[in-house]
Amino acid sequence: MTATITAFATSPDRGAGLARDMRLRWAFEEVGQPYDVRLVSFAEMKQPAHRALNPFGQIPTYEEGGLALFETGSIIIEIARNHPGLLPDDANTRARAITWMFAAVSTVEQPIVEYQNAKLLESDKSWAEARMPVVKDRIRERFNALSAYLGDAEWIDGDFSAADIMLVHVMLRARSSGIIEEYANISAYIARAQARPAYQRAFAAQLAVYAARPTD
Ligand code: GTB
Repeated sequence: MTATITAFATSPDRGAGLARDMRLRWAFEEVGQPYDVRLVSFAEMKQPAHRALNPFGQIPTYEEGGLALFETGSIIIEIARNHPGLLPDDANTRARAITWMFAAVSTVEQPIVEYQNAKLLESDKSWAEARMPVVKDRIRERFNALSAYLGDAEWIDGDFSAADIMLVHVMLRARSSGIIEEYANISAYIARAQARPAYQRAFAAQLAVYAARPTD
């Protein structure tokens, strides 16, 4: 049965691939599985029908057979459970990849979201400019550690896995800070991931939705 995910009818990132449905699209493309997309408006996301799928009224969600899930990390683990190619078979290696998926969203994403909030929601505040260097340094703290761990490796822990999907997508949201370019190995890692045919197909699919949005 083909899974259905939800995505923004009109993404605030204007098709830049930063909304989180991109992670699921990328995962489906990596395992060569088709997926259906149901587009939802901001208003629809807050209605009971959508909250039954995601209590927080957010995208993306996942439905397949009798199962409905939210949270991109959890959904990708489910996709990996059904299809080879996203998580290693070896139990220990798999546990490490899942650890990196959690690290992406709970350790690396936090300062990046803080940066985006500072930039998009607080830029009119009197203290905004003075605070920004501290916010950016918190991203650097995480990137310093990531860069040291990654070294010259191709992927974060052995072969390409769902951990790389989560980490790369999380880090891409820091692009406008200019910090990614301060780290040659992280820049190369992200470029390698973006060059994957599966990433390219997923990016094109979400961009096509934005390009076809109704305009008035
Ligand atoms: N932890 C959840 C997960 O991983 O699935 C987080 C889900 C989430 O935050 N969803 C966002 C949402 O629905 C969409 S991605 N927001 C609407 C709401 O909460 O009302 C958010 C997003 C939008 C735009 C950019 N951008 O422009 O950079 C980045 C991320």
